Amino acid sequence: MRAYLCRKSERLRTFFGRGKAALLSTSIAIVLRSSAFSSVSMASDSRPAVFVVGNEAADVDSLVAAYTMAQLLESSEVQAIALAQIPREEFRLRGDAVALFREAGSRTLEDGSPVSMRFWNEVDWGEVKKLESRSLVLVDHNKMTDQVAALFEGRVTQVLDHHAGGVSYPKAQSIIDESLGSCCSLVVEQFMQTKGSNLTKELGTLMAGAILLDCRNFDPAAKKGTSRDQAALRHLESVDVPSKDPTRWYKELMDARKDVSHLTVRDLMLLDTKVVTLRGMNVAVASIFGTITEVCARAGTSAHVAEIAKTLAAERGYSAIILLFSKDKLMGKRRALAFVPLDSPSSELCEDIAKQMSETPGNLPQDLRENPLYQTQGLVETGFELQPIKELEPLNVYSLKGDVSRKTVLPFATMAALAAAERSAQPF
Ligand SMILES: [Mn+2]
Repeated sequence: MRAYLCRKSERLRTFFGRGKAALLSTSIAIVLRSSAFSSVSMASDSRPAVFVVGNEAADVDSLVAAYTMAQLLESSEVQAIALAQIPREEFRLRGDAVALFREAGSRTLEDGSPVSMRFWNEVDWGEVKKLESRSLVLVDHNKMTDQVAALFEGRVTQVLDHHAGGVSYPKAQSIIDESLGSCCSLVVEQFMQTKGSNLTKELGTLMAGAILLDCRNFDPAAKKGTSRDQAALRHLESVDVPSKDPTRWYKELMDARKDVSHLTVRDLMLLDTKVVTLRGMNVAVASIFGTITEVCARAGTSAHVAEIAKTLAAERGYSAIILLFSKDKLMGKRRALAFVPLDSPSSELCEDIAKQMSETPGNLPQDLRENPLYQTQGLVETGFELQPIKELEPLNVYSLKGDVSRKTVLPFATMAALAAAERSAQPF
């Protein structure tokens, strides 16, 4: 808690200037909580509160979809609040988001984070729980994380997403298209369908940037964007977006995303991480912006990579961290997948997942075979092609097919955790 307050006061020192922060340091977190997200104004605001939340990795697509969708929903009848599932101080790790919000002209703090977005650590959740009429819109994911579900069970009204998983909330209005490159394409469609929606150049710029990034500028080799994404992007021309050559802009944003030279190995593990519950354990699955070779070099040794992951896991209450590294030219453009468990149940879980991944494609269940991404990544034919990288021991790491992404690894890990648990539960 003390460390949390210190970090906070450091940030505020740069935000408010040095003199005041020294005097305010202990009460500052509370001050910020009530000023950044005013529970007083919420209580006095008679409009029902709709929270719009992106997934817990809080990548550009999630951040922008939540931010823009909240602006669309905000009205004289509804108070819409864009919510990010990360602490505000982790926003700065996302260079592409910093660049995009700046370019869109959004109001930001000095660290680049958007003023009107609420971050997980600055909301007084006790006050929110008192709001009887609170509801939730999910963007860029289709199932609430545990921390969100604890506050919004039975209150999901709308889902806009492009991940596997299907409809979890039958009473909510769900639009899920797994083939889409960007969830923001669905938000653009909402603007198109809403009479009197105020699509500003700021919002258009944000959504266009996210679409270009996640559709890889519609490079056919990347197999990311669809004609539906393209149509959404074209609609943004109505607000003069993009205002510069898309290919040049895409490269600028992608360079900003990939420039992680100022980040530590620990930062890299926080940059794009999802947490899932497998066999009752919290497991973080981090997409690492860097190859296994680069990250081992930055950490010193592969053993240090494991140590850093273990420390982070222990701090955050994860039983294991799974790291998915970028394509590595030194490994024939294959990626690497490392498992860092903290105890024996999580070691067993990681072993089960790796074993079953190495037995693909033969053991792929029907629903994954029918998943469009399993088809575009060729996993139905080849499987994950998992191969242990023995020379990096003691880090438990495998190379795998370069086309694989977390969108295909995560559903498989979830299935593998269940399948092995069911097998061991069966009577002999
Ligand atoms: Mn997305």
